[in-house]
Amino acid sequence: MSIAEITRTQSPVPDGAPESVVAWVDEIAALTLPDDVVWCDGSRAEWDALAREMVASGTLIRLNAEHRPYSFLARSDPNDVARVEDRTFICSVDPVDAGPTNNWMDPIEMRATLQPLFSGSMRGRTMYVVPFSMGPLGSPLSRLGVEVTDSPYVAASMGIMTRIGTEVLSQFTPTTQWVRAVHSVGAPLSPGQDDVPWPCNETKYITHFPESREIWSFGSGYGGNALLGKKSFALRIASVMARDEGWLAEHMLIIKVTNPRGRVFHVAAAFPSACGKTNLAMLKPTIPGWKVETIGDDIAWLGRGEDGRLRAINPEAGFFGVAPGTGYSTNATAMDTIWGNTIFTNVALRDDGDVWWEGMSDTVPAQLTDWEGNPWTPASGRPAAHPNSRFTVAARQCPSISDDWEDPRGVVIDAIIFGGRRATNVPLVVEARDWEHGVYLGATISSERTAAAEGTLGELRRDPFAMAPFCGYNMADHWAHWLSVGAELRKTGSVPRIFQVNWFRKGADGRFLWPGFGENSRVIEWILERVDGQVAAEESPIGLLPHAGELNVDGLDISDDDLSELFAIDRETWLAEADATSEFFESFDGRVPAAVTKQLDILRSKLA
Ligand code: GTP
Ligand code: SPV
Ligand code: MN
Repeated sequence: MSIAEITRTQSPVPDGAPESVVAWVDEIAALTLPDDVVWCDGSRAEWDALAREMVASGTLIRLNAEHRPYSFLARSDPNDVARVEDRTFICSVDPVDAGPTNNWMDPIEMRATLQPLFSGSMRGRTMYVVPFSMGPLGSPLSRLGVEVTDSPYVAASMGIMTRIGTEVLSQFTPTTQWVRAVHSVGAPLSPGQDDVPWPCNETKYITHFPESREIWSFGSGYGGNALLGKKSFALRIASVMARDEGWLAEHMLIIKVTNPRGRVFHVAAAFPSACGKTNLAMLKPTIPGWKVETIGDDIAWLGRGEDGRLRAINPEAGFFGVAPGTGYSTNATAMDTIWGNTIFTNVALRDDGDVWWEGMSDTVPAQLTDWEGNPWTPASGRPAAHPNSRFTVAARQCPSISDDWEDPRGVVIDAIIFGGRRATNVPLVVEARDWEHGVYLGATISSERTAAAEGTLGELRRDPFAMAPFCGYNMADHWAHWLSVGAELRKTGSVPRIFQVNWFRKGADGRFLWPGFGENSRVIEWILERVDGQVAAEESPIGLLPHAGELNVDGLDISDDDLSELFAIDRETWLAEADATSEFFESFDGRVPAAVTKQLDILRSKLA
């Protein structure tokens, strides 16, 4: 008997599986022609069997249990290492509904393109049926979906990142609106053909049909391209649901913060990919008396609660975090979270069977196996771990996870932060004058490109609301929607305050001016003291700044010059920034809300 025959469990359609799901699964199976169909129940035994099967097939390497119990390393195909934004499509009926920041294709044309690609695409493979809930089971804010995938790596990862299985299936009613998500690595096997550890296809399509709430993903097994609950559902499709239903789906972390006086706040923050959300979500304050606890590190669903306040849930159940740069000196909480039960993808392997990546420790191991499986030494002249290598781990394993992280009503948001990676211009912290100005700050986020997506590293790009790759509809309409959510909240008198931060400003010598990481608690302190009415702020053309001396730098080794450079506002470069914004707004063909363009006029007149 082959290994596959020993471990493969033929799983029947579960009792009580909703008819609409069963019929759809049959339809997809008839198109993709898998050898087997397995309905995932979400049990530990099932996960373990998947892992054993992947170890046997070479997809996973079991790490040394003495160092990293129940943990695995996956090495992807070197051409499948990040989100592929130029292969990601929003197939709304009307191209205007996708807008200039998305790739659009006509839904009929896209279906015709996908049909031959998915025909027989799962031949020789098992199709896993993964019913999943985005959000705590039974929360009125949660939404359901089903992902079918021919990748056991994706099925196992969905089991960490979302709530899956039999319990989820029992949440479906005959009237449930659920999201259909089809994923194929696009690598059918002919009889007797040997498989590779990371099957994928050179041709990739990550496609979204917002009107029918459908996702079709072909050719990639990596991260957001393949774990369809995450960017595809919880951001692209959910942002459309949210527009239609009056809530918000955002690329935001959520934290609970307790100040030294015992007052509790909740903060949501949007930073572009690989710009510090996981770090801020797990912040260890360096200032006495402050406590930060984690609710989410990547996605927030926000809406007006019955009490009229803005409330938020984290729809995910796990973290898919950037490995490089994660170490005890930068994010000790993440290090403590990934003690075991973790899948690492594209990191380096140590001789002792543990993992390593750049920034994990101060000392670099003398020799390693790099992310591609080749011998590596510090003299190799290339990174040992891929810059977008990641860990996949359950949120409940995080030592700083907050007691209210699964509150079905969501937590009340007191402050919203926008940020980006800006070497120049943008100060350490600015407060918006009001909600409308805050929406302008969100709309004008620019950030230097990171390794999270294919593209040129370091290039400055517009990333409004950190949602440029993730908004499922016209970005200008997204801003209008934010304005209307603010107007609704204002009716009951409680609107969160909005701030902008930048941990990444550099001096002329190219070094970061701000120490970052745990020291970011000093900025959080100023923000929440503002919310609590404890400190005044100073007017500037771009927003409200801390009065000189009011940002707490006690015990911090920072020069007065660096501190003033962190807040410097150069009139000329800000006027140039305003011109670039004006050009950006023009790309929306008159769709940018007047309240947003008015903010640009205000900025220009204040700079004049
Ligand atoms: P996605 O998961 O891609 O959405 O990214 P993320 O926003 O969660 O990014 P993450 O927190 O993982 O940060 C990515 C990189 O930014 C890591 O290499 C961090 O070390 C670095 N980083 C985070 N916070 C800071 C900071 O305060 N200062 C500096 N200089 N770097 C930081
Ligand atoms: C991001 O790129 O913003 C991520 C990683 O969070 S992925 O899930 O691959 O999109
Ligand atoms: Mn992200």
